[in-house]
Amino acid sequence: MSLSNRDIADIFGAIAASMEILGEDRFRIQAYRRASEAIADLPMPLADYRARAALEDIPGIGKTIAGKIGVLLDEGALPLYEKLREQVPSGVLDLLRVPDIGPRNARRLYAELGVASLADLSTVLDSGKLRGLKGFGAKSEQRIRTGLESLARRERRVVMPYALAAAETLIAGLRAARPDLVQLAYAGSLRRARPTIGDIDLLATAADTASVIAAFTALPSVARVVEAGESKATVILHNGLQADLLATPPEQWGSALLHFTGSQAHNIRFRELALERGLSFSEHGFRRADGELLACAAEADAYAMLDLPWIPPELREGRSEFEAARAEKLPRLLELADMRADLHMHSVWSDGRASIAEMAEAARARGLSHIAITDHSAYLGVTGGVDAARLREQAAEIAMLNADYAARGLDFRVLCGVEVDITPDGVLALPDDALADLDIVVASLHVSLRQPREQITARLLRAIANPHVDIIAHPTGRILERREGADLDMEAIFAAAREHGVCLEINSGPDRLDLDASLARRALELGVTLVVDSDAHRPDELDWLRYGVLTARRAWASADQVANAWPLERLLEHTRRT
Ligand code: DGT
Ligand code: CA
Ligand code: CA
Ligand code: ZN
Repeated sequence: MSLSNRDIADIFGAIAASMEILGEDRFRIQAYRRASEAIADLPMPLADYRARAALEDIPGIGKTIAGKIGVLLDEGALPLYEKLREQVPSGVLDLLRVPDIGPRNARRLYAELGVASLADLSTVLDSGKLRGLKGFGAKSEQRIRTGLESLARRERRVVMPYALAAAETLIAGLRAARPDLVQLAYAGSLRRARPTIGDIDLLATAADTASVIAAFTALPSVARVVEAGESKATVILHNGLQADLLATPPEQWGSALLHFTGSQAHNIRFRELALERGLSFSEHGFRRADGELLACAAEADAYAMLDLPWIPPELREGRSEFEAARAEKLPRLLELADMRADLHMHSVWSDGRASIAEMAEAARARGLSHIAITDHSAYLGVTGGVDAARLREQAAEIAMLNADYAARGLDFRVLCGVEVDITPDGVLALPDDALADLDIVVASLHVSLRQPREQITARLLRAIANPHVDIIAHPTGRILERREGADLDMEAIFAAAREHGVCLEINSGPDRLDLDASLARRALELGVTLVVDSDAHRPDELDWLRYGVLTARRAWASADQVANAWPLERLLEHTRRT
C-alpha cells in the first residue's frame, strides 16, 4: 500500500509538531509545516508529481523535502519520523490540538506527569493532579478542560451551506439587537467557503464592545455560553455548532478581518512578507521596529501596505495567491450575478417535487434566462424516470411552455435535457437516438461507485466520448463527511473532457460540492469548461447555486470558464458540437 497525500501531509505535520515540542530550530519546523500544508490539498497524487519530476515545483516544497517524499513513497516510512516518534509519542502530539496547550506545556505534561494521550489528560484533570504542577493553577485547569470539550465538538465538521445559514441568522439577529453596530461579518473558513466548517467566526466593530458581546450571548439560537469577556465570546448554538465573536475597534477592522479569515497558511505567508519589510503583523495591524502601530481600517489597506491588491477570501489558502497578486494575475472571479442558467434540475417527470413550469418560474424569479430540465433516465428503480417515449412527451410540454414565454414577450427558455445513468460497463442507460434530440445531456455515475480505479475511469471515459454527452454531473460522487469519491484517474478524465468539449460539473448540492475546488482548479488549468448546477429537486433548491458559485470561486474560475454564464446562443453552439 503506497501512502496517500493525506498520509504524507500528516507525517510532515507530525514532524513539525514533534520538533516544536523538542524545541528545535524554528526554520526547520516551518519548512515541514509548510510542506504539510502544501501537500494536504494537492489535486494529484504525489507519485504523479514525482513521475514528472515536478515535486520541487510545488510551492512550499524544496529539495530536502522532495527527497523525503521520495523515501516515503518508496519505503512507506521515514527514519527521521521514526526517531522523533520514539522521543515524542503520537498521543503527546494530540495534546497540541487542545487550545491553550502549546509545545512547551505538552512537553511538561508528558515529562512531568506522563500524559501521553488526550485520555491521560482527562484523567489528570479529574484527579486534580494537574493543579499540582508548577505554573498550572485552577484557572489553567479550567481553560484546558474547556479546550478539551471544544476539541471534541470541533472534530465534527458541518457542511458549509449549513454553517452559512446559521451565521447569517446570527448576523441578522445581532444587527436587529444592536442597530448601532458598524461592521459585522463572518470570517474564518466560512468566509473562505471551505466545503466543511469547524466553527463560525464572527467579527464586529462597535463603540461599546461589551454590550455587543452581551447581545450576542443573548441571541435565541445560542444554547450555551462557553465564555464571554469584554470583547470576545464563544457560544454553542442549538444546532451544535460553535460560534466565536470578536469585537474590535473600528480602526483595526481590516487587519482583524484579514487575520481571522485565514487560512493559517495564507496568514503565515502574509506575515513573512510583512517581516521582509521590517513590519510585524497581527490582528491589531502592522507594528514597526520602533514599536509604532499602523492600523488598517479596511482589508485592502492591509494588502496595500505590502503593495498587493486585495485578495478574495476564497483564494486565501496559501496556494499561489500571493504570486498571482504580485503579478496582477488574480482572476476576475465568477459571481452569482454572472449566472444566466442552471443546467441540471429535476421535475415530477422523475423524482422532483414540482412541475416543469414551477421550476421555470423559480428560475426566472432568481434572474436566470434559461434552464435545462434533466430528469433521471428510467434505470435501477428511480421512481418515474424517463425513457425515450416519455422524453418525447416531455419535449411537447416544454415546447408549449416556451411558446407561452415567447407569446408573453418574456426572454426565458427551457431546454430539453436528461440526466442519463452511466451503467457499470460505461454504456448509457438511454439509446443514442433518444439523446440526439435533446439540447443538454447530463451523464452521471450513481451506481457501482466502488469499482477499481482502472475500471471506473474507463467507464467514465467511455461516457465522455459519447458524442451526445454535454455534461458530467457530480463527477466523483463524493458525499461530504460520509462517502469518499470514486477512485478515478482525474488527469485522464480532464484530458478527455477537454478533448471532447464535455463540461464537468460543480454540483451545488450542500452535501456534494463535487467537483471540489482543487480538482475544479486543475480542470480549468487543463482547459476544461465547468458548469455550476443546483441539481434541484424542488423550486427552493435553486438557491443552492450560490454554494456552487462559491466553490467555483475557490477554484479560481472566471465567468468565461463556466458555461452557465454564457449567453444561450454560445451554450447551444457548444453543446451542438458534442
Ligand atoms: P475551521 O473553523 O476549522 O473550519 O477553520 P478556520 O480557518 O475557521 O479556523 P479557526 O476557526 O480555528 O480560526 C479562524 C482563523 O483565525 C484562521 O483561519 C486563522 C486565524 N488564526 C489566528 N490565529 C490562529 C491560531 O493561533 N490558530 C489557528 N488555527 N488559527 C488562527
Ligand atoms: Ca472557524
Ligand atoms: Ca474559531
Ligand atoms: Zn440530478
